[in-house]
Amino acid sequence: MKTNRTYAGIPEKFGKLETSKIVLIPVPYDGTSTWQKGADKGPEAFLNASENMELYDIETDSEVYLEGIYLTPPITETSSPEEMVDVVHETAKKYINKNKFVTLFGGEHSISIGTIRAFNECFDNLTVLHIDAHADLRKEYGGSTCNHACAVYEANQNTNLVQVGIRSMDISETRVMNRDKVFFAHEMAANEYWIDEVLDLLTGNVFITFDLDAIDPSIMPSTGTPEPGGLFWYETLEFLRKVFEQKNVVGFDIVELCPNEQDKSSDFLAAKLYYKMLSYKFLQEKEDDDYDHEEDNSDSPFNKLSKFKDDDEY
Ligand SMILES: [Mn+2]
Repeated sequence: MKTNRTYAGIPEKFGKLETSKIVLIPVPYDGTSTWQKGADKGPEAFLNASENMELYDIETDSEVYLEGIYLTPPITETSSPEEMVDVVHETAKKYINKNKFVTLFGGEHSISIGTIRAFNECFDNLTVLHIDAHADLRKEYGGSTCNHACAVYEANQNTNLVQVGIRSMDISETRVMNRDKVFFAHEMAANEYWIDEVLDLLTGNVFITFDLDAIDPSIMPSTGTPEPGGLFWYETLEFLRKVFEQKNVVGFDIVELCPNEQDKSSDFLAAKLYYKMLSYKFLQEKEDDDYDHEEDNSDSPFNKLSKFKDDDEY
């Protein structure tokens, strides 16, 4: 990647670590994927698409990049899945502890193991909202507990895991799956209240891990394992907007963009999805500030709910 590159080509003054509320960590890792390779190219395709995206969001009437978005150097640790997970964990935690709103872009889904570990150490009562075509609940796969097929096994043990959009899994995963907190795609298709039912299961602090193969392959073909019967654009946005409105989303990752030369629209979908999620998050910050600015003596979105104290060293 170029030096001095900023997210979406925003002016450098909005891309400085010290003044940015948002941190974006690219993790171009594709060490354990089983079918189509190429998720290591995901962050670059996402960043390229972002640079060609207009930065005013019509729906929220906002330009969220003005909050500051610091693009970190990519995490390039590839010696083993375990090492990669450790580096992601340490890096995510470092920026959470600077009171940043931390986001990651993969890379394959195994990157989320380290990310979720970091968020779960820093935030009480964490829900992991897992949006994916696949259950990803294997304890071990291909000789590693850090395989993409194991992405939320640990979250299922240690957090309030809620799974949405699932339409492919192994029978062995039925034994560890918490059926009451799983929204299968075929059930969602027949249940107009699924969004409210998901919201009812979320705790106050929510980390979202978004595997792009949750989206229907007709609009999101560029992913390692496309599965029919996925989410469409506006229902995805309606769902996400409600989650951001009603819960304290503490961070998110987007994974499994596997770009190809023929289809650029998937790269743009990923770019737009990322920006939409930020727009919803910081629209909410503004509305909360407007509501209780008199008692609020801190500019941190996390102070009341996080496990750590304010730490402003850089
Ligand atoms: Mn998946």
